[in-house]
Amino acid sequence: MPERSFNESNVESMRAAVTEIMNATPVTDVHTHLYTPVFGDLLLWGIDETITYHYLIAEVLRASQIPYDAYWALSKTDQADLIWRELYLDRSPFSEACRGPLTVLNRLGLDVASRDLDAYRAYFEQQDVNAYIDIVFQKANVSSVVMTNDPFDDIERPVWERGVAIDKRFHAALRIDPLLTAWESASDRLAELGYKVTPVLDATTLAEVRRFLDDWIERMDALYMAVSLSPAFTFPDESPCSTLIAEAVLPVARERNIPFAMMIGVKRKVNPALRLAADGVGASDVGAVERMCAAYPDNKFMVTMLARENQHELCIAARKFRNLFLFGCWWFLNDPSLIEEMTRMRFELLGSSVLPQHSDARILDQLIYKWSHSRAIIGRVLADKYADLIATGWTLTESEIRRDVARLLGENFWTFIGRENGD
Ligand code: FIX
Ligand code: ZN
Repeated sequence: MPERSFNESNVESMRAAVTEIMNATPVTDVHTHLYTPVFGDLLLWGIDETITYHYLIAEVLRASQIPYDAYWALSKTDQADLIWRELYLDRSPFSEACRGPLTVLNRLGLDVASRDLDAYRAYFEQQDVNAYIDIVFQKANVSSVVMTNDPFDDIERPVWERGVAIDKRFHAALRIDPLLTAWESASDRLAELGYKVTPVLDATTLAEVRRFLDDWIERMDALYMAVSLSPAFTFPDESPCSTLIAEAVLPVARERNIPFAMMIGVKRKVNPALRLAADGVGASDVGAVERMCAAYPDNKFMVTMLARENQHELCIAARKFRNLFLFGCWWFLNDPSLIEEMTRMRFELLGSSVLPQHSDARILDQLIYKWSHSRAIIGRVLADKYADLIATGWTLTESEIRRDVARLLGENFWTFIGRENGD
């Protein structure tokens, strides 16, 4: 059977083929907060966790007048009951954070129209977590995820130190926020962990920080090192952050041939009473990224920025530096209107050389909705770009669509880090 080819005579067939291929192509999800069951309670799953995701907590604390402390005093079940009543029954749940859990329930075959939260709970109570991981990965068509792994976390660190086997679908990323954004306290922690550091960033301390990073990259087989940074982040400057990046993080990243991922623009604890939901967003300095990419051409940088206002300038920066790899529509940008805007901009300025999405999933079930929603948008934008291409007289084959979609849903990441998918 000859391969399907697309031209001006069959654009609608092309659109259908893009949708089919987009849904059939497995995803590598390069940034999540998921864990395998060996990490115990760090792995979150099930309907009560899904509807008490911090995005919905922010929304319910706006919708209801419950005092913050009274909310936090509720049990997880009572928090979920409140959210269900306030955001689903008393209001139409069309915000993206509210719609997501309904997509999960729908894709699991549950009766969303019943609005029966206890019936949904009964389904999850029957699930075994290991079997449920398989169900979620299959429904979401995700082949593997990259976790966010923090050696400063007292719950997570011992699991790594025990050297337990990790499900091969869960890769590690070494997250180093405390090191770069709170050096004074991090230096005390490093000393407690046996590294000969002092708060003074002299040659001995910097060598020990490099040893710490190398030890943990080795222990985790980390695919990249990552940090989230405030809108005020700049580089270079006289801060401990800049010194640690230049003298520790980037040398180790080069030696290990792994990227340094910067997630820039988060204002931590804008309203501390909201706890994990407390963070906000601010426009950041793309110049810091440009200066780092220019100064360190042998380093690889993965960057995502949180402010909508930064996206065009960041795309132009990526056009200038082939060691700069853009990934995802992060956090407050992970909404249909902004995913569409950013993906169109990226495709028009960077072609297929980006990774349009990561899920940032914190609860396992979210893989189902975050990828269902994003695939539909990315597919629609890609088909529009193909239609523009075809209008020039260009023809397109099915295998070229499969090639492009595989790259956009994960292969570009594996190529950028220089590893085979999943090895
Ligand atoms: O820094 C990050 O990795 C952020 O994604 C998280 O801090 C944030 O809470 C989140 O999960 C947003 O979706
Ligand atoms: Zn995240």
